Amino acid sequence: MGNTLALIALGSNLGDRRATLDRAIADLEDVPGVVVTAVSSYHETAPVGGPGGQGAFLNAAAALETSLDPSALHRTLIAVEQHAGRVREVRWDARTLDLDLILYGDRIVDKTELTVPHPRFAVRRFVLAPMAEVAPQAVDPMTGRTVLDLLAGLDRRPIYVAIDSPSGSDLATRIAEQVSGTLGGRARLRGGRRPPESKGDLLTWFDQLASDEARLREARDLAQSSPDDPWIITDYCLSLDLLRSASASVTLRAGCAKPGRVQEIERRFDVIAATSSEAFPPTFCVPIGFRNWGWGLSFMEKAVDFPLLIPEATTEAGVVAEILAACRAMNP
Ligand code: PH2
Ligand code: MG
Ligand code: MG
Repeated sequence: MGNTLALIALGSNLGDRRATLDRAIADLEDVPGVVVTAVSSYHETAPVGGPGGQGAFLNAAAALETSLDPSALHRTLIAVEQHAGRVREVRWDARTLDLDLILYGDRIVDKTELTVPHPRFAVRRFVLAPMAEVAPQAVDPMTGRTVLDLLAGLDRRPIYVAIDSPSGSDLATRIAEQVSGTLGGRARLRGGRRPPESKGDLLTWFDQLASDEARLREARDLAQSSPDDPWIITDYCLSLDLLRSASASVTLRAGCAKPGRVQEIERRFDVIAATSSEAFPPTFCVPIGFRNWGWGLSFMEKAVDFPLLIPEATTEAGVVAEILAACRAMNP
């Protein structure tokens, strides 16, 4: 039969929310090829993102054993949403029922109409908290971490958001201002340096990475001893920079650089790679310029074990709104 464990998130913030969720579960139980094996309790949560003035959500999670493939299951979820009277107009607007396919075994699906794992679930407490009741040990194939571990990541303090921005971008500054202004946090911005443009600067860059790492530890220690729970925001991501420098040094080794210089680069790279394994990982990271890197997003996603928030918006204001929504979604 080949059944797969699929995890579904349920949400409702219009109408009789409890009755809607109850009926959605009953609908799913009636679908051939689907067995509902566990349902979480219903969590009352504040709405995150979308048009203002929405009512509170009732969120839940369900574990399914299914013989349907991810696309067929996704179509089933849409049919159940429609049965509940869901009308799709404005993104993230109030809805009678939202059913999201969060995990489908350890499968990674990347299609226009369906992305699994759900691209934002790993930073959303309203998804992770109910999921932790039905499948705490389920593993997210992107980060390799369990649901319980991802949830614990949101509780870790200080919160650290790494904005892996292109040089000259003030996105991190804007996020830090907004976190301080509207999210009740007090953000300290660290950063200001970007990788060198030419390979010749690689040694200097390694020195910069080492000092970034030292400053990051310092910021973490300071924040941990502070009573007002400040956030840390950086305009770079050390782990992604290390990946870049690894790929740059591979390119260099393959090129015609002098052997002595290659040795020095390898030595420095090993030092920074060894120390940074203990460095302070971001709560989540937002890769902004990854499209210009020359290697794929999925490579990058599999290389790090913290959540990556890939912005979908194409305008700067839209990206800011997405990052702030993710910041808010971590809150209890
Ligand atoms: N779903 C969203 C956007 N915001 N906020 C809460 N609290 N619960 C949700 O399920 C939710 C949301 C997009 O689907
Ligand atoms: Mg949703
Ligand atoms: Mg949805």
